[in-house]
Amino acid sequence: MSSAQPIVGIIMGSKSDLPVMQDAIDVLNHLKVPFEVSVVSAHRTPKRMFDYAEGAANRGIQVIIAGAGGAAHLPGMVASITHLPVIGVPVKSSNSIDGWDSILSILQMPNGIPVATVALNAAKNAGILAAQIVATAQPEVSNRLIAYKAELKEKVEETAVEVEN
Ligand code: RP5
Repeated sequence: MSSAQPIVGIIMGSKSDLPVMQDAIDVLNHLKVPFEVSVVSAHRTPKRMFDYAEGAANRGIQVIIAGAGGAAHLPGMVASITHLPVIGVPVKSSNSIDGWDSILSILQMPNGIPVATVALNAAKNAGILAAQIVATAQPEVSNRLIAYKAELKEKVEETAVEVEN
């Protein structure tokens, strides 16, 4: 997807989040939605985070997926700076208290500043949700999502046959 103008921004608080965030990358590649990937830390690089969030819309980004773990302030802070929709991925980091730290710090946003929070480590769903948002204005992405859902349905039906027969 490198040649096309990115319309989804994938950011994460640390390179250590990449193994989880790779699922968002993979599903956006599958759905042929152009994206960019950056490491942006709310705590270690606050100015980089501010500049990223402030400039994203002007660079053509339509949705931001932000993954972070622990005191996971990145998605919420980015949502406070940009008017773009932000999807938060709580990452279960190594010092985590079973991931609840990440989940609650992304989920419990104040009124007015929503973050669409997916399940723990659910970067794949974040990618699908981002594609669904951009698909509202892009029929070709809609068609790929329809095909993707049909594949999911077929897989379940195949396994149902295996179990039931
Ligand atoms: C968060 O702290 C990152 O998002 C990551 O999940 C966690 C640990 O980061 P590292 O210490 O591995 O860089 O900011």
